[in-house]
Amino acid sequence: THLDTGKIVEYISEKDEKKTELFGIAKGKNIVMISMESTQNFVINQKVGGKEITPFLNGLIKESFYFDQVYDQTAQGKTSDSEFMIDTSLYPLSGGSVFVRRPDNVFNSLQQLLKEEGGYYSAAFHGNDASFWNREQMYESLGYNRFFSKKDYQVTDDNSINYGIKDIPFFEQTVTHMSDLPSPYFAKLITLTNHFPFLLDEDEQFISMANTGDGVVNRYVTTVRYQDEAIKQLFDQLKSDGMYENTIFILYGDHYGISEKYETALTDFLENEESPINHTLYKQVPVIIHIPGLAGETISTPGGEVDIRPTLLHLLGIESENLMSFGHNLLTRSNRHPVVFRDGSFVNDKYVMQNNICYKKATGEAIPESECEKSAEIVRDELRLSDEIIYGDLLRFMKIKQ
Ligand code: GP9
Ligand code: MN
Repeated sequence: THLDTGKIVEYISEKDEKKTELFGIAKGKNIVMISMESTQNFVINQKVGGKEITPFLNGLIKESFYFDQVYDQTAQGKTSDSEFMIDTSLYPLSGGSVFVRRPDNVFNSLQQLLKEEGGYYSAAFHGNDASFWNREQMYESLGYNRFFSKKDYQVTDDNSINYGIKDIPFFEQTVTHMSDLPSPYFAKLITLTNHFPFLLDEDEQFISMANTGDGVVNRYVTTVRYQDEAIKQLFDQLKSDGMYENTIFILYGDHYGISEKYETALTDFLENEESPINHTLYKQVPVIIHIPGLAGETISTPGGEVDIRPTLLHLLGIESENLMSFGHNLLTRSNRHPVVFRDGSFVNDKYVMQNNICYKKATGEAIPESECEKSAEIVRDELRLSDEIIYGDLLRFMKIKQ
């Protein structure tokens, strides 16, 4: 294939990343990142039977930067695609997972940058087998120093369900491991209990099931509620262990939980109007950045998971202009810039492109495709360039850091 490196360099150097007064506000702090399995944004401030699904997160967002219009940009690689976007700010591949297909590539990863710019130690924590999504190998390529996986946890029949150890015992044991890490550290904690088909023992259901015609949606709220409780207990434990104050927390939903075939039940549950663009709007996942002591603010700029890294780097005071990557700082991102989906669709403040149809975002009305064309071209360009970087292993030649 033809590798258009000139175009990549030109594209990337055109990025406009303004500094805000928040640049460097979290410099040198420990970083705790929580990947919340299958957590969609609709659960935030939503109730079942008069009770909040996410009481802890609802409180946390009042004291955090809460980005309420960030979209799931994953493809077939699911959790691993979200990890890939956050660690590299590149797009996932259209088929399979980069973690599985390209683990030997050279990357300019978040972990390498943190090490280079701030002497950070990076660790990942997850209760599933180390080989799942080829994490063990890929984490090494990305420059993680340590991966605490299933074999590092005490996993019993009693403390497990579905894919593995439940979030509450997972976090309990994680804090013990975390307290041994050298500072400053980057710790990524990947939850598991809120995974399809959303199974949970009755005595751990802190909320009643939803009452739609669909069991998936009904159970989903209970596992999200359980995860919320687990995160609350994690914060409590970090506070009592003195690991809270000097830390910046980033929490995000990795991707949708309610797949397209259950979206009608979801629309019922939320009492939304039927609309052809609900499918795209339901891709919103919560992104919460919490810095103890800082006032909260809800930021409604459209963005995607690929934008999480530059936002974090900005707060840490690390320049991210000249990296071969596609994300934009969510604090300054243009409303008009399309949020790219892997199938060529997109959303911005005005339009939704879905299955090659252009819609007005405010009304869900289909409009001539030409209205979406300018953004659709940017989307095609970005996806093509990202693919060229990955398939050509181009960061071998353009490794800026380290
Ligand atoms: C498995 C967990 C779930 O380790 O990350 O993976 P998913 O099915 O969501 O990609
Ligand atoms: Mn997942």
